[in-house]
Amino acid sequence: MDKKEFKKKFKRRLAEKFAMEVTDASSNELYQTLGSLMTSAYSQDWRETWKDYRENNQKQSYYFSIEFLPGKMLKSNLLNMGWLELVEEGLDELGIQLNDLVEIEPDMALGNGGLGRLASCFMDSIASCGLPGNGNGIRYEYGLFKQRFVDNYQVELPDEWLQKGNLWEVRKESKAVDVQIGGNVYLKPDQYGKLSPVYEGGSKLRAVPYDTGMVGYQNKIVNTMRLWSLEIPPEEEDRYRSIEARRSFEDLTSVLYPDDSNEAGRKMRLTQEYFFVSAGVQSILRYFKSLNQPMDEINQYAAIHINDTHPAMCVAEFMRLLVDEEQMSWERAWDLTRKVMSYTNHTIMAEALEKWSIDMMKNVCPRIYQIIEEIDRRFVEELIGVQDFDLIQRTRIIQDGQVHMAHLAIIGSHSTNGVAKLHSDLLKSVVLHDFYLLYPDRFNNKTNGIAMRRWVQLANPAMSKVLDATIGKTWRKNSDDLRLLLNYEEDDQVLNALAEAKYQNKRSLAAYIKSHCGIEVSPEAIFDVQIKRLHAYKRQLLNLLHIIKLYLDLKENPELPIEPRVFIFGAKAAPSYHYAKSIIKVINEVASLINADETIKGKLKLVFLENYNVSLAERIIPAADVSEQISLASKEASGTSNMKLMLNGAVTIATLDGANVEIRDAVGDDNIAIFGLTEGEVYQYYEKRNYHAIDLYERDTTIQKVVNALIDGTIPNITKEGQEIFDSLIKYNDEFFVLRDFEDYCAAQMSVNQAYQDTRRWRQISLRNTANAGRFSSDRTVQQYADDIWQIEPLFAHNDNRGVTQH
Ligand code: GPQ
Repeated sequence: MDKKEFKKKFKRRLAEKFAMEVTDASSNELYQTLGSLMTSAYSQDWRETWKDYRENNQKQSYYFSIEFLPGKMLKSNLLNMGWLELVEEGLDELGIQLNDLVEIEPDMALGNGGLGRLASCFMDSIASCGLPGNGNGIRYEYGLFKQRFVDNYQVELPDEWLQKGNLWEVRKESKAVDVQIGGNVYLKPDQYGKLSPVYEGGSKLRAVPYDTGMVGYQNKIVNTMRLWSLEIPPEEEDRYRSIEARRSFEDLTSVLYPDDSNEAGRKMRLTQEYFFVSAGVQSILRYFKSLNQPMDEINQYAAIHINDTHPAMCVAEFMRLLVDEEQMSWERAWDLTRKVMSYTNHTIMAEALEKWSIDMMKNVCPRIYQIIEEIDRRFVEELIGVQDFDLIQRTRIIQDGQVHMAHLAIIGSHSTNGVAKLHSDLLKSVVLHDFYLLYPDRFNNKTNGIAMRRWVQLANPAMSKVLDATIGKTWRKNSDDLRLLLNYEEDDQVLNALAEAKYQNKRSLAAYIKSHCGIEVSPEAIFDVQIKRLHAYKRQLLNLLHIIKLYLDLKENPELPIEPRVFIFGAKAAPSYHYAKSIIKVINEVASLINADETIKGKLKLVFLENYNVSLAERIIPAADVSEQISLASKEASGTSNMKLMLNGAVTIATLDGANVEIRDAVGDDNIAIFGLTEGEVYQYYEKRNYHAIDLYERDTTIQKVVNALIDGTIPNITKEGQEIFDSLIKYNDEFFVLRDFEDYCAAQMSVNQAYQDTRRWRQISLRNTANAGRFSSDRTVQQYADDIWQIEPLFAHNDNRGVTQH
């Protein structure tokens, strides 16, 4: 399609849809028109991709995830369709700014943070690598809450993202399935003595899929993200006549649990989990049966991926369908189940490892509980006498009245992976050590990655242009080619061009900050960014204490020779996470204090941007000079904002945690500021129990001064919160070693400050960060999953038959 044709089609579609001309239409109507042109353009490829997979008996992977966090899809679909430039220019000629239409689209925020965003980066990469892979999740009516600050406190508002409809989804009524919840089950022998389940009571939920096309990058592949929505089956209407009954039913899948890596242990959450697991597994089986292949070979057609433990019941549901519905023997079914399933662990934090009480599970999915009991019984039976008794006790699925979901996922699959080298090593040596002894071959690492298309091409057009002009365009398809940039680290023209792009991005972020927070910041200052969920282990507090220190130092000596710095935070706290919300309050109060203080001559600014989400990340990341990755070593499984920020040329201040270790290896010690305890040292402290925060506080006058500022009135309006945080450090012994790492952190900050003063050197460091980011592409990650775990292959024939690049 060329520009002229696009304009013609656009005007025609607008007339068909709204009986309107461009000049009469609202931005929303224009957005709807553009979206509808796009979906009709890619839907043919979508159908053909689907058909090709079927006709080639292609093995497909199914990524089961309770969260997906795609953000906005308009531009990313345009880019992947190869339409972006053409549409931007075409609309411009019609007097329409594409970016005004982008504003209309709500962020699709069916996820909390890293875990959900990773799932969406994977969806982009799987399609872009031409791999046959699908997403499977929940279509929440309300996404992650909207964050507002009122009196500097976080307030949560509902995210009604579907209010104006959703352009990209297709409701597939014909593919609905029923999910049985609750009731009683008992086993009854049939005429051959085989036990079959008989269900009594409970209710049937109808799961209706909404499919969204996952458009590959200029390769004519369109995969499917299938999100399940709950409806009342017509035959059950009678039971839901009253408003309350209806509401409580509809509530079941309407809200995303807003807690990041902290299981809520609620019945509704368990119901959500079983709902999307059962619907997804049933639809996979139904599809497979339509292929008329022997059931024994299902592992050659389907790979089911369990993204963290939330979908771990896939193991039992798959068993249920094979054994109860397909009359397969337990042994054959078990062998197939393990071959089909694989599992990713995303955390070592104990509170995030899901356990469900037996009672609750019996209540929600009684047959699944029975099957898990049998899996557990056979697991013990097989190991007794072979393995150490205590080890069996520690690894079995059911213990002390609880069902351990990670154990189910590991025992019921052929692969368990962590998300960064260090994390995968810790799984083997500490967290899942017992399982590693049982199944050493099942453990592997898959370091996370990010969708380069969204995080450079779309988010940072200014830098992308410089890259094109410097190293050619191949990096857009193959991110390893970013390395070519290393040839230019002594080239002042390139260094300046990259710096100019950064400056442009900082100017537009500064404008955003001015219009959204009313704070004036200079793009000449260092933009220092920490963006991620608010968690004690991520240590936003460490960042804050350093800011307080700088502020107090500047108050004492306004001539202090430091580079002007703008500290930028973006973070949501789980609504029930009291401590995290106190940190937000205190950061906001410190911001009010500092930003209004004329005596420090604007050398220090502190900005906490409201409602951090994918779209805001796309604005912040290209404008960052410094990336804060300062979690306590061993606690952050991987991190992914660390990768996005380095890619966009930010210099990282980091502990040796998660993927920071691999970023350090990629750029070398001279191009990153490492500080703090190592994971080994942290474990030493745990072992010897010899960390005493109060000693540090009493000994170190700087720490004293800074920590006292929380309670001595230096910062207004934080009487309660300041005390709470003070106590967490001093009275409750500083669980995440903030004070232990403080001095080292300040030194790292100082070294960054100095490096920035040498402009040329800083630019070189920045260039090296971008140049070495290629390995963190999620294209690489999903290819490794495809090769090592899922054993799926791209449909090459497909490309040859249909040709590439143009829609
Ligand atoms: N992560 Cl268990 C989440 O975002 N939510 C969760 O519930 C769990 C983990 C994150 C993890 O904290 C990050 O270190 C990872 O980079 C991210 O998952 C993706 O693996």
